[in-house]
Amino acid sequence: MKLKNTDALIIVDVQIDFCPGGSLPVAGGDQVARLMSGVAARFKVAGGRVYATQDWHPMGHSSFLDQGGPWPPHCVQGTMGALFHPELKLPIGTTIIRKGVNPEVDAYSGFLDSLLEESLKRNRVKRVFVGGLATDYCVLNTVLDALTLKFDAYVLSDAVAPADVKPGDGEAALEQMQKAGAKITTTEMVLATEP
Ligand code: VGL
Ligand code: ZN
Repeated sequence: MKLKNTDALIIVDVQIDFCPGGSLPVAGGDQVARLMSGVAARFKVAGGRVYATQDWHPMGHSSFLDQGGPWPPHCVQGTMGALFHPELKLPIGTTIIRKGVNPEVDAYSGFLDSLLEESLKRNRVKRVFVGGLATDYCVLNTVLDALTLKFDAYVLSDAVAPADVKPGDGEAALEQMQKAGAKITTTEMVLATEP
C-alpha cells in the first residue's frame, strides 16, 4: 500500500472528555491520541488530507442524562473537555469538523449536518482511513456513512477504542464495519508504507 493525495485521514473525536479523566472516558483514549498523531504526520508528508471531528454540544443537549439522554454531559462547546486531547498533534492544514451542534440531534457520524462529504469530494478523496473514539459510536457511524457515500473505508483497528457500554460492543462494531465493506488495517501498516 502507498498513500496518495486522494487519501484522507479522519480522526474521530479525540477529545479530553472521551479520554481517561474526562466526563465520558474511553479506556485507552490517550494512546489513540498518540497513535493518530503519528499517522497524521505521515498523511501530511504523503500529501493526503487530514480531518479531525469534534463532538461539539450546546449546554443541555438532548443526549445528556439530565435531558433524558443516554450520556453524562460531555464535549460542551467552549469547555476544557471539548478540546482535542493535548497529545493529539494535528498537522497544519487539518480540517476541523464540528458535529452534534443541533440540541435535538445526536450526531454520531462526522458526516451528519457537516461539510465533511462536500470537502472530501471537493478534494477528490477516494479512500478514507478512520481512527479515534469511540469504536462503537462515532467511529462506527462515520465509517458506515463513508461506505454509503462510496468512499473506500479503512479502519485503523489499533487506534480506536470502544465505549463498551455492553462488553463486546467494540468488537461487534468492528465486525459490522467489516461486513459493510470496510477494510481493517493498523497504524503500523500505514506507517510502513513508502513515504
Ligand atoms: C460519542 C457518545 C456520545 C463518540 C459522542 O464520539 O463516540 N459517543 N457522543
Ligand atoms: Zn456526544
